[in-house]
Amino acid sequence: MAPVGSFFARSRHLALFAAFPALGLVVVVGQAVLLSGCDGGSAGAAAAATAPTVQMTQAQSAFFATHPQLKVVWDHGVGVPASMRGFTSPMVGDPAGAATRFLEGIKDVLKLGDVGAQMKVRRVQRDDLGYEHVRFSQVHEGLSVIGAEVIVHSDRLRRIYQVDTKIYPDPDVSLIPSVTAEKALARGRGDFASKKTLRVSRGPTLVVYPWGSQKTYLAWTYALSFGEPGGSIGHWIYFVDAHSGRVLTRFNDIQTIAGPTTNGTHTDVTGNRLAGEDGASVTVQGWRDDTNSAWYLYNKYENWYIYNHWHWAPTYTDDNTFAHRTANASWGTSDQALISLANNFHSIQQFCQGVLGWNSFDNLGRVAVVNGHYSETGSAFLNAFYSGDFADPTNNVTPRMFYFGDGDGVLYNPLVSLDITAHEFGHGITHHSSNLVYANESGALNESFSDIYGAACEFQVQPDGRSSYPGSQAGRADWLMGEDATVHSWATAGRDMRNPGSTTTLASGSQQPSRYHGVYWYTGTGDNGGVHRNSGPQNFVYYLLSEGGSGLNDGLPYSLTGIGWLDAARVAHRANTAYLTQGSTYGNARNAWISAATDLQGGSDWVTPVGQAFDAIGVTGVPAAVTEGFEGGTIPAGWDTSGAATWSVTTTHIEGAQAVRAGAIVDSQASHLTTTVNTTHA
Ligand SMILES: [Ca+2]
Ligand SMILES: [Ca+2]
Ligand SMILES: [Zn+2]
Repeated sequence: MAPVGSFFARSRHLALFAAFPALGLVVVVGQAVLLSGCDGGSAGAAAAATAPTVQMTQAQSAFFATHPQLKVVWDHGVGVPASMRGFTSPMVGDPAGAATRFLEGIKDVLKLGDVGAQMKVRRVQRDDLGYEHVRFSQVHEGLSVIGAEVIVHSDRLRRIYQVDTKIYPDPDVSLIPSVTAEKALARGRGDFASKKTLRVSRGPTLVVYPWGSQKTYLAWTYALSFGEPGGSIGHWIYFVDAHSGRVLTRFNDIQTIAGPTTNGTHTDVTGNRLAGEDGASVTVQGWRDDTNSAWYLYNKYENWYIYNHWHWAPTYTDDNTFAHRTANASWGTSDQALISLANNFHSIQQFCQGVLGWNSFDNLGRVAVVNGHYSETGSAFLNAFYSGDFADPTNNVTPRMFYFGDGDGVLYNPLVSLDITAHEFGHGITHHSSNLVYANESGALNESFSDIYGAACEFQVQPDGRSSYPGSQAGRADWLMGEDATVHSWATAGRDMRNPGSTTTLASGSQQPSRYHGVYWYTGTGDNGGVHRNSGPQNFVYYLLSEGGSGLNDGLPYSLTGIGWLDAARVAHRANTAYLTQGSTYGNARNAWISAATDLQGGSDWVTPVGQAFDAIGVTGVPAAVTEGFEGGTIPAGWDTSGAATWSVTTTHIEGAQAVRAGAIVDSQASHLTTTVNTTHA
């Protein structure tokens, strides 16, 4: 399914933010995956590959007995490793074929049967280090398993070194639908009975639809499209339970558009950007179209194209293109929102290509189609969003992807500032890599990565404005989100990565947790399961990894040295694009950031501060060694024997706990072993 990411929650209790259009997400997926195994956490314990709290199969036990070098993180929901690092298998031949053969060799560990039938290559991605990541989608009895995948990673020496999984090896689901395709279709058709141009543009197709690791649905998926003469356009994706007929998920996606002709040249366009970004006159390379005798905000080399969605206004009546165009190249202050959009997408594409090595949001150089002055109805729209499911081969049209509202001038000015535009662009990057499902924990991580791209872009492009905190300066870089578009007086910004729960910079009700399951952690069903709230802890990880520092975070002591915003952004980007999968949770995120830091750190040590930053938010992973004898040896950091001399310790995994370093302790003196980190959460 395609993710749809917005900048703000559609929270009803926050009157600030208008209801979100075109979205009926009731999304699924999201039982927390319980993780154990080792991930190089700050305890620094010696690694071992076994994890006795997992009920391993005989094949798994045998495999790990002969592969003690592997660092393993378990997915307890399905009893297979979520991550294994430490292979050194030569990759022979093409990456997809070699990765497939590698999976054949470990299929028992992953509880797979026929790898060729169950794993379909989705994407082969080569990164800026020369590593290759082969992503497979899971197929069950010929049906796609939505959100399920495996990634096989190889390094620049063409050695397979790591495998990450989010799979459902044997989904418990009846594959005979009790609801016919026609009946499933009727559920969606009924929602659009008044649309004369309604048609089925895709499907219906049967798929397997996992709901966490506990429940799996057989579902019909299809798309309904319409384009009414009055301008109402829709492309709705449906997932309908094939046994009960209930709609599991539906969301709207595509709108049609035509571009300028190919008859023209790139030429400079000048204009003033938004006052909130300092209002300066800027020059971007736009497009002079000879056929239309007009200037457009379009750059095919930098992969951006700004459209004007303000088609109900008398000054922009070009419903055929919606493209912003004027009769000359000097726009002055005539449309500062669109000039800001053009200038910011120029900066974002330069940053992604030049610094992160990522070619436009899909890493394939796709033109980012950007809609300014967005509104569904003509009334003020106080948000911005990315709509992902635009690739519809049955519609011979150029769809639109990024949407930015004008605000109302009272609470918000046009939501086109650099951090907001980079945030939405980040949703596009995530969509084309990890594809984190936009609900619950995976959705919170998705949101957080977008804020990370937003902040990093500001630091890359704008003068440093951190010293103004907790205030902000127009067009200066900081740890706030959305501050340059914020007008109202009772908040400085929409989010605060430096202090997610701040009551100084944020409006009442906008506070986020800075700790996993900590204060302000959201457990309800609104906002797709709190995606705009529970992004706080990972935002804080990014802040800490960048800046370092020491103190208490919601009760957890921390102390670490930062590696700077840029290297921290590179780690985050790599975790997102190379290691995370659609259903990943915070535990997976820690492991992914550590994997990314390991790849990138060179002669430095970035793994330690990454571990310390995740410790600070209460996502500690689990010490590697399951049974360790400390006798005569060094006691791991954080442990205290109360003076006794002879010890062995068994770590166990506690259901629902993230900071797990407790367990059955055996010693010869009937004393006890304590640790400074022993926190469990319900
Ligand atoms: Ca700023
Ligand atoms: Ca900012
Ligand atoms: Zn967002």
